[in-house]
Amino acid sequence: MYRNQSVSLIIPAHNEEQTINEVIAEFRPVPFLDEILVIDNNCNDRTAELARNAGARVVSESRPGYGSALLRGLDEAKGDIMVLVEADGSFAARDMEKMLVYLEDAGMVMGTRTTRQMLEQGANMRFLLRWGNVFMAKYLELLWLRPEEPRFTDVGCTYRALDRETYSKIRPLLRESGPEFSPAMMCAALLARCRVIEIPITYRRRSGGESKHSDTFSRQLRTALRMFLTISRKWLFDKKLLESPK
Ligand SMILES: Nc1nc2c(ncn2[C@@H]2O[C@H](COP(=O)(O)OP(=O)(O)OP(=O)(O)O)[C@@H](O)[C@H]2O)c(=O)[nH]1
Ligand SMILES: [Mg+2]
Repeated sequence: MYRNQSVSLIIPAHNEEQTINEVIAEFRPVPFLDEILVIDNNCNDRTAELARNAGARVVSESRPGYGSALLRGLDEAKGDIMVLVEADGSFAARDMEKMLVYLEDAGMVMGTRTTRQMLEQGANMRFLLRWGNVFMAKYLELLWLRPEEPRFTDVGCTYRALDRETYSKIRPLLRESGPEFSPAMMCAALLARCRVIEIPITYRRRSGGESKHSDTFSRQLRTALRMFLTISRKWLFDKKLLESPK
């Protein structure tokens, strides 16, 4: 419990047997964490079994994709506060409290991986990926300049926290199944007029296993394009979805 609110940690996982144990081991001692939920997204290795043995609740999601896994996790979580993180060891448990402190002033707190002073050596956030994220974040800012004028420097950071009220507002706008889910969630929160704050967090090298969307240049480019189209589409069309009568 964090200030009388229960906290769930959601970990999407697609074949992360090399890292899932240490991720759970790192987060389990966090004193205010009430639930660790691992979403087994069509793993055909030992991820689910290892996660269960390490003390997590494991839920299977068969619709493929990072977005599908996160959405399922958000739907399944029991906490008043939900924190998303990755199964690859790239995020630090000690940053979680920083998010929760800021969450007292916002509906959603985003991490940013583009603060160079917080990047660990070897983290997959070199020049192109860093500036690509900054560029996309500024594009998003520009679209929402009025009246929200958010301040973002990253659109692909999974590490983020939100409260249940925010989630219930943005849920109808979330349907993206792939990596574009990350910026889609930011857009949805802005469309729903929630306050979104971004804070720098530590970003480490994946501690094992394989990268799924940002290892090669062509994958990065494809992900970037999907994100760009998603942000544009959200801005152009999704407002209407919120306004339309049920
Ligand atoms: N790409 C992908 N990731 C999934 C899927 N389901 C769950 N995930 C998880 O989503 C998280 C993000 O995937 P990563 O491969 O780490 O992607 P990334 O963070 O862009 O790349 P890295 O630099 O390797 O960290 C990981 O925890 C994956 O296990 C899926 O279907 N596809
Ligand atoms: Mg990762």
